[in-house]
Amino acid sequence: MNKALVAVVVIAVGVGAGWYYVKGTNTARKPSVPSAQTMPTAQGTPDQAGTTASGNMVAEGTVVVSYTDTGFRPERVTVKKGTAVTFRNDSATNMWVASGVHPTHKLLPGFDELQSVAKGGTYAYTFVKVGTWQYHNHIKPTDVAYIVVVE
Ligand SMILES: [Cu+2]
Repeated sequence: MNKALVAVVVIAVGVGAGWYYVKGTNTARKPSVPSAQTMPTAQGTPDQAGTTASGNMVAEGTVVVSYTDTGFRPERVTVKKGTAVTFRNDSATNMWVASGVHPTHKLLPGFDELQSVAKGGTYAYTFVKVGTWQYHNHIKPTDVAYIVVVE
């Protein structure tokens, strides 16, 4: 190797390192936005919640989904088979939780409140069938959400 080539290599490495430093700094400055899936999705003690291989929260024990004026929160909850989920109406609209698909509700038979409740009212359903269950507020069918049931 001649000296000129060594110099070129040294400069190239130096420029590369500098660029990497700048890039790294920019990345670090980006605000971190917590994703909905990594946020706690269930009200319960920490020992009641586990984590799947993919890092998603799996809720067990007592799980509460809040129905708000902007829909069900959280919009998607992953629970273990046998978990009872309580849907609570925190909105100004009446709530009638029902399995998809509106208006027949045949996706998960039995998962249907069969009546509507006003603000403060609740509906509980125990999920025993594994799957991704789409549901909605029968009073406002555009408010769709999901309960994911795992083994
Ligand atoms: Cu419906």
